[in-house]
Amino acid sequence: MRRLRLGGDVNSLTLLSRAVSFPLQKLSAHQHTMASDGRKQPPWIPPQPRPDAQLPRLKIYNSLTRSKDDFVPVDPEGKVVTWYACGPTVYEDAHLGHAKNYVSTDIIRRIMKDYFGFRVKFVMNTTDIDDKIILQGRQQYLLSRFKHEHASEDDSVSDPVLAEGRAAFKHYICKNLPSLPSDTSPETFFEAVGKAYKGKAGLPPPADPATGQQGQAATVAELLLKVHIGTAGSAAEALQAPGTLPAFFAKTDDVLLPYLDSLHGAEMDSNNHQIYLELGRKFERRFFEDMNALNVLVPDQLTRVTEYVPQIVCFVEKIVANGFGYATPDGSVYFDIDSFEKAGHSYSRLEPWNKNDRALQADGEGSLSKGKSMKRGENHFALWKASKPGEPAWPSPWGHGRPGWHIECSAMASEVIGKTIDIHSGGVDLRFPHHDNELAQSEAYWSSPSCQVQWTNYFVHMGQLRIRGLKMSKSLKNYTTIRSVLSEQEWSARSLRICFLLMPWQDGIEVTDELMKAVVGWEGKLNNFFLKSLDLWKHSLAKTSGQEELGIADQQLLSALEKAKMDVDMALCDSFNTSAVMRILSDLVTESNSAEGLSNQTVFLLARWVTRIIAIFGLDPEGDLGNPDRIGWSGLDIPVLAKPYVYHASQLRDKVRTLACSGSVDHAAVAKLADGTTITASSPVAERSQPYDLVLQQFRTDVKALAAQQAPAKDLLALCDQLRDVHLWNLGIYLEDRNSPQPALVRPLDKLLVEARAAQESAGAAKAKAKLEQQAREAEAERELRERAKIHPLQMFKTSGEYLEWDESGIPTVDAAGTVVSKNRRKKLLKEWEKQKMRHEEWLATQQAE
Ligand SMILES: *[C@@H]1O[C@H](CO)[C@@H](O)[C@H](O)[C@H]1NC(C)=O
Ligand SMILES: *[C@@H]1O[C@H](CO)[C@@H](O)[C@H](O)[C@H]1NC(C)=O
Ligand SMILES: *[C@@H]1O[C@H](CO)[C@@H](O)[C@H](O)[C@H]1NC(C)=O
Ligand SMILES: CC(=O)N[C@H]1CO[C@H](CO)[C@@H](O)[C@@H]1O
Repeated sequence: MRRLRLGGDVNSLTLLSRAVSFPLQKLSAHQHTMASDGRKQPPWIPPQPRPDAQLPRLKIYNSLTRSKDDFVPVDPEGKVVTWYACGPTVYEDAHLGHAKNYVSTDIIRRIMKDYFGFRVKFVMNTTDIDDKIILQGRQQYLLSRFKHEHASEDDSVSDPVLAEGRAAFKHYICKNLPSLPSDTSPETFFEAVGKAYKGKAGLPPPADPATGQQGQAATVAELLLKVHIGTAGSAAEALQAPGTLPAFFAKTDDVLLPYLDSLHGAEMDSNNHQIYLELGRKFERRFFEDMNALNVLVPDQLTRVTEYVPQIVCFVEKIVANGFGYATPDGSVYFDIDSFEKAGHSYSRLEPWNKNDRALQADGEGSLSKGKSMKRGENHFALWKASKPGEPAWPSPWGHGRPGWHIECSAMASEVIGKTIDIHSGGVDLRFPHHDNELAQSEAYWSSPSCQVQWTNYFVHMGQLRIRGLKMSKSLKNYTTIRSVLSEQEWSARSLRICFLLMPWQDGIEVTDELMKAVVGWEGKLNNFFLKSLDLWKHSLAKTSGQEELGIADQQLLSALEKAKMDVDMALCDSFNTSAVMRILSDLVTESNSAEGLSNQTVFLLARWVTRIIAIFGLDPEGDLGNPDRIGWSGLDIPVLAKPYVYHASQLRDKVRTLACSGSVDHAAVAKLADGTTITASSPVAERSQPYDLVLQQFRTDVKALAAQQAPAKDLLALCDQLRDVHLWNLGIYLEDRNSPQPALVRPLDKLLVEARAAQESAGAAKAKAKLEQQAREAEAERELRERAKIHPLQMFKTSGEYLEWDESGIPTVDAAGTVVSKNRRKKLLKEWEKQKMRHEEWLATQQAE
């Protein structure tokens, strides 16, 4: 199961710094290495296809071998593919990092299904009980109980609430800001922080990820520190100036949550699972809403941990029976890595170099498992955890407890899919220890001395999204939920997916301005291509089309299309190289744009194929692969409610422009046009159509007014521009003017248009600025000239120190070096002198006039 690895504790710190300082690209250095203790990795045994199975020549990058392996499913027909994906731990809204993982997974799944034609059985399970959910559920429950108990009529903060708030504050700083003196109070907090964490509170932004990776570890620690100082600081403020009860809680929630849990957590009834189930269901529902918004296909089957507890217990029992697990007196069960290896198995096959990384292992054991355990080896991991008081529990042969983190997936996948899974996926952060532990458990479960089982044939791990080198994390209070991103228009579901398609799925992505630009450019290019093709389609349908002759341009483009098809096939077979495909599509569109004299049929053929590929990639939520005639993707049309008004306005504008450009303007004809534009659409105008209606009416009125005034053509054209650039633009609609007699293309605005206009405006602003600067320079020169004009020509050569002697008019005869001024030189100087004389006389004249 996927989950965030970051808690506010020390383990998480090491983990995060590791995640940062160990980017994916570096892993290649470990390719085919031995385990850290020098053992050789066991061989990966490729599945054997039946001789008559017709398989695509697909290779998949497999984390198990760290290389691209031929893909062969277990199904002898080569048709069915079983896929188990680690789903979310449902206790918070999914953030952009999750979007990267699930969208990349969805892209590969769709390609397997819709391009290669496999029958993919995609199973995903949500983790609805684990340490994070327990803590979150319990803390939220206790806090809302506390709030309920202390509610007051007038929203004032009572003394008992203040007292608990102070205790919570103290509890928080003891735990998270240990350098502060133990008697630090809300009143002395800021001063104490200033002393204890000098220079750390005003932290610099994270270092450039392109430079020193090592420097990042400190930055993460500092970021966490900053978060803790911020949390305690806001509580300190509220405790000194409480305000209303809701305002007080808004600033103290984060210190109250862990405090109340430390007081009352252990009193919770461990048989009451309701609060955790409710939390899990809520965020599971929200997770699938987000996935739907991102056009991610729903799983074919969904499993939940809380619904598989009996199967999990049986799974653990069999591992123990096979000799690879043991129960401890406290009622937990651990996996015995030593006996597993002694029996000839290999542990940590995915990341052998991390086999002894205790911090990673400890993190895998969960935040409630700190402290002493009775396990026999430090690296042994929990299969079943005895529940401490206040933790939810299920019955088992070992007492009341709950599943360990890794066992869930093994048990559920084995239950639903069986002994061997074709594809198992998750984020790269799940490779170790989660997936390595799953592998070990499942082999321990399925294998017998006579039969070794390769539980998963292809492990597929998605690269992570990073922001300035950092993985997104809740504990850094530094993450953006999918919901907020999509509601803010910065990204659409499509632009996010394009972003992920442009980069290799297995690599980490840093979202840079450059990448954003590439996304906007690619999307805008396809928008334009689809709009043009659709427009052609509409207009060619209107006429009865005969058989078109194919010219040279057609033949060239058709062979480019054939080549593109082959290249796309090669790229997708090469471990789903979508970035290569994106480039191929873009190049093909460029070629089509620059071709002249194409027949309509060629354009349609091309557009339909591009439409098919982008639908396979999931870029068209309305995509229908069963409809071979579809061209384009959703969102190419303006809102239905706007249509009658906008098209009328656009047609009137087209005609006015034609008349205005015809030389002498026939004002009577213009006026008649405006009068003739009446709309037969339903009246009264629907509320959401009103803005469009208003624009149309205003335009008609303005046209008539100009016609009545016999206004010149340029005024009419300016009005037409205003309709396009202001009124319709502000409603999200653009009129793209084309060569007459073609009407303007009516289309929605997209980011490329918006950015092009912004660039144009800033270029215009730069030009205006340059002009102002030029004027200023000229004024300055003018002023200098006037200043110089005050000098009498007799004096003009005497102040610079360049000359030693002058004649009676003040023209130099000997220069500073003692050389006599030559004839030529004198000629030039004389010219200057005469000019100055003239200017000076002019100046004298103005002086006398005043
Ligand atoms: C994360 O936090 C750091 C430090 O507060 C800040 O500089 C950065 O902009 C944040 N990033 C995001 C994505 O919010
Ligand atoms: C091709 O499209 C154009 C413009 O839409 C149309 O005028 C023309 O008739 C079409 N040609 C054929 C042969 O359909
Ligand atoms: C994808 O294809 C491109 C172009 O052929 C190539 O440069 C790139 O290395 C490939 N990416 C991967 C991850 O193989
Ligand atoms: C028992 C159980 O966990 N899991 C569910 C797994 O998903 C299938 C299909 O959605 C359900 O039928 C099971 O109930």
